[in-house]
Amino acid sequence: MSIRWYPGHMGKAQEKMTEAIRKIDLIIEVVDARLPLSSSNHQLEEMRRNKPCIKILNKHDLADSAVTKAWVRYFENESAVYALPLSAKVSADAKQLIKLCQKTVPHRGKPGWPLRIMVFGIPNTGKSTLINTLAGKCMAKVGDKPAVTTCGQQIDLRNGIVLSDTPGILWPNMDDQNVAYRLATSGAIGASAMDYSCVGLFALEFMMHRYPESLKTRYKLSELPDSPTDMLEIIGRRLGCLMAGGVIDQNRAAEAFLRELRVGKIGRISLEEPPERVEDHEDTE
Ligand SMILES: Nc1nc2c(ncn2[C@@H]2O[C@H](COP(=O)(O)OP(=O)(O)O)[C@@H](O)[C@H]2O)c(=O)[nH]1
Ligand SMILES: [Mg+2]
Repeated sequence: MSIRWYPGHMGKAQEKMTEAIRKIDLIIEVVDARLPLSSSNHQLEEMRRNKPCIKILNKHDLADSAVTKAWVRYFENESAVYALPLSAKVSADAKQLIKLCQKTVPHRGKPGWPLRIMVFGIPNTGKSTLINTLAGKCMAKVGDKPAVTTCGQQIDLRNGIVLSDTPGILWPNMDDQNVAYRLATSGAIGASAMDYSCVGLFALEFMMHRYPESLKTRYKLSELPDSPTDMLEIIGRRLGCLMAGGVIDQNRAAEAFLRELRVGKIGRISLEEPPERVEDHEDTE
């Protein structure tokens, strides 16, 4: 029997998250810039009420920058939502985030009146990396003094900002199979939960349609074959994923292809684009 949550019957985790949100001034939701909607959590939108939220489109270095720009416009249509593409490992990017936090909640961040922030997101979007960069940046700034004071579960960034040291881990919305496949393509879902060749073929079909030139360049092809299966065969040969008798090992080929795709070896790619909003059509009519 499957367990379902009905509106009005909050799960324990959701209750705790709502409680945590009540005690902060600003929400940072970290999503993956390559799949910002599939890596978002829709319940967060309900839980936050109208509390300001900065959506970090993280791993911006791996995403298609034109598509990321369209996502920023998409998210900023929502009330009290700001969107910022960045790479969580880069401290200059963290600095930019701090400025945006201060601008978003200008009445906070004074002595005795700290700007309280907590980072949320589904697994693997880069929450821990971001918290470390934010905390580390502040450590570098104050030199020899111990900059990061951990009091309870709070990190005092010494710039008026107090950051919760543990991220709020949200769950992905996996009911939609396309969402699940995009998450698996990005590497957000552990290898044990998926079949490499299915995910690899899904990713290849997408790439052949959306980024054919990147595939041609990476695998030195003048034309692409007709089907993802044929493409996987070619890649398997290129990457040496062969079994006895020279037959390609589909599973290994898919794994090798996905590994290349995830680290950006095939180029900067976005796995989804913003859905068109109804208002966009109304404007043009
Ligand atoms: N390319 C790239 N990788 C990143 C970035 N931020 C995090 N990662 C990687 O993404 C993976 C998950 O990061 P982590 O901080 O553990 O995610 P968490 O589960 O949300 O805490 C790690 O391998 C990080 O090195 C980024 O901005 N760019
Ligand atoms: Mg983590």
